[in-house]
Amino acid sequence: MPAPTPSAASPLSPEVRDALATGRPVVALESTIIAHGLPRPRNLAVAEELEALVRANGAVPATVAVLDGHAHVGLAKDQLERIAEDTSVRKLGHRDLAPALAAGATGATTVSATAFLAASAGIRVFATGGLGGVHRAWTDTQDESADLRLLARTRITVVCAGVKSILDVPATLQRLETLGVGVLGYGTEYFPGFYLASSGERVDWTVRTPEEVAAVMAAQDTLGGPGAALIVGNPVPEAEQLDPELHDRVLTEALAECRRQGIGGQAVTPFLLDHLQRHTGGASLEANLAAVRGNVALAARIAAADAAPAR
Ligand code: PSU
Ligand code: MN
Repeated sequence: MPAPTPSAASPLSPEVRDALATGRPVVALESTIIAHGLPRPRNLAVAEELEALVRANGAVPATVAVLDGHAHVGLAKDQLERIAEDTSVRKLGHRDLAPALAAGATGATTVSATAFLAASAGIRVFATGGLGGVHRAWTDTQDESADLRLLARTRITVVCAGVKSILDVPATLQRLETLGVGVLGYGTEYFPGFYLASSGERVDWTVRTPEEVAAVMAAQDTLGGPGAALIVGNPVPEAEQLDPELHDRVLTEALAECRRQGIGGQAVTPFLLDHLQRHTGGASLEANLAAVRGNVALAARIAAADAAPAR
């Protein structure tokens, strides 16, 4: 019996299957941000809004999640509702996929799991809020998101507002360099700061149009070599960013509280995001959403440019 292709494990929604078969642009969306990164019931409205935004910008959305032991690429309305509403939905990184499939579990996929499943299905563009990365307490905890290692060996373009500012941003950029993951600033010479337009760290390459991003993707293919990802850092508009002073103050408190409560492992990121939301009076949530919206719209335009015949 021939070995099944990786995508054989992932039912594609009929719409996503059709779009891929006919070469139309598709954008993958992760589900951890919905299940574990945003408060209910706003999370469902956001999930639906993001899918609509992909469509409005000319591409087909493919939200990824694991339902009853099946990895889905593209969710129907009731499936999206389940991910947003069911509080028992787990958080699944790439390494959790096999046990989740074997156990018949239901879970939301992080960047690492989403990128893997999307790329296996033949999707080239993926939008999220902020990537995981090296945590500030790394020297004690060695907590580094599995997002980075997975992106080092997956040919996918990830549109994000940088890495979450709860992380050690310079250390994360250094890891991306070590891992050979390309980083572009979209319309900026600085790596975005998730809730903030800039992290203060410079990027080596700046692009200004979706077509320029598509040209880099085409060059990756021409070069061949290790199938690393391409990160497109798209800053939240300055008018919609979180007040930097408020950001720094509340983040310091959140990190101290995380240590005090002994939070570890997968719980760290949701804890910090939730702490920021509650202690900024929801302002961090608005900045997070503004960033994600911008990323989703740009990802759709990049996917469309990538799908366009012969540049
Ligand atoms: N971006 C957001 N909100 C989120 C995340 C990203 O705006 O909740 C999620 C992503 O799924 C990312 C995960 O992969 O956080 C990283 O978690 P960890 O640090 O445990 O790897
Ligand atoms: Mn972690």
